[in-house]
Amino acid sequence: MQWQPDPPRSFLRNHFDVIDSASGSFTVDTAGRTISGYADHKGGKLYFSATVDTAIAASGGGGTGWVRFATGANQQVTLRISTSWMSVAQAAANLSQEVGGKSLDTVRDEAQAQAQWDTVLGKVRIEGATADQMVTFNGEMSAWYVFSAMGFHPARMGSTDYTIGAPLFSKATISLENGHTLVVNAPGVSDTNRYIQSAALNGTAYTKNYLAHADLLAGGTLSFTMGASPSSWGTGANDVPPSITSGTAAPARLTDKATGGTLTASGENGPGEARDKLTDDTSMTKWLTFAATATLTDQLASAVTIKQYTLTSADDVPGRDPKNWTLQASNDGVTWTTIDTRTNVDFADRRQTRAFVVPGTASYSRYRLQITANHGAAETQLAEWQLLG
Ligand SMILES: [Ca+2]
Ligand SMILES: [Ca+2]
Repeated sequence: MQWQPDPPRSFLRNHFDVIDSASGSFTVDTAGRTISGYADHKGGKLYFSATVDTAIAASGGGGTGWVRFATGANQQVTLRISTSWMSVAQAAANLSQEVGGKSLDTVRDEAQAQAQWDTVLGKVRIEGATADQMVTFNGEMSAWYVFSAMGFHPARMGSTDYTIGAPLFSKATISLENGHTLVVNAPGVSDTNRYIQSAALNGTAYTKNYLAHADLLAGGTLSFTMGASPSSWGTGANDVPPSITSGTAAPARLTDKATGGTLTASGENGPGEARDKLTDDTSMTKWLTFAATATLTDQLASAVTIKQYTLTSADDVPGRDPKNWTLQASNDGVTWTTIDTRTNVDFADRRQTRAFVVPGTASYSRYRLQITANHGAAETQLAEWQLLG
């Protein structure tokens, strides 16, 4: 069996062509006018199920099969086919759900499938690719592959930079959503010439081994000179992507500086719900005061810089959750500096830990949480309070 779609999408043929492939299966249900089976395709089985609208006169074969129709001159036979990577049954279900008895023209008109297909594939135009590379590229639905084939990839998720690898094609033209066009040139790129020797962005030498998102959005021309050996391109100290840490030391996680400090509280429900329950490292215990506002102070053994602090809601009564507060800091217990202010904070869940970033870098030996409003209850409570630095 051979599937021959329009020439521009001839890569489809490879998926369905089982004439010259190693193996496959081909089953004909004459009474049901159904043809099904699978083709081995790059390690997986691509199952198919097809129906025809004309009586099957004869058929034969096994891994390679054929079907004959007793047609008159110029009589058209319509074959509807669907595929699945799971099973013939799934392929048949896909055919029933997606196409049913509709003609190809009907489906195409309803879904504007042709236009959408052309639009999607038209976003990237490739030059200098082999037929097999185009089969892989156009059949690939994974962003990582498309990015990599273009020559760059968002290796550091959450950042705005794209790490440059090496392009796969001698020329790729990407039509961006904003109307700009990015052309990636790599003349002479091949399995041998796969190392970047130099690069230029819009004609200017580009030594960084990453691209900024803004550069991509601006469009333009990115050109690579390729070679057969690794080069020193992109290895300069300022050529590597920016780091979220500074210096050469390994990143260290923040630790809770509140632990071991001397706590005082404006009120508490001791001993079961006393202030020490704020720093006992479990949200199963809580501090509670019989007031709608509260002041909590932690005097530490030495001055530390706090980068974040966390508050954990307690097990019950959301009305007791803090809503408005300031975090203040001091080194002498007399002069207090407000280092963070929060209003209308909501704890959506019980025993929910919320982290708050402190912008300043100064170090202090005392920290004071001034809860100026809660969510309406006569009491205020918290399960944990951490000072992370
Ligand atoms: Ca703790
Ligand atoms: Ca606790």
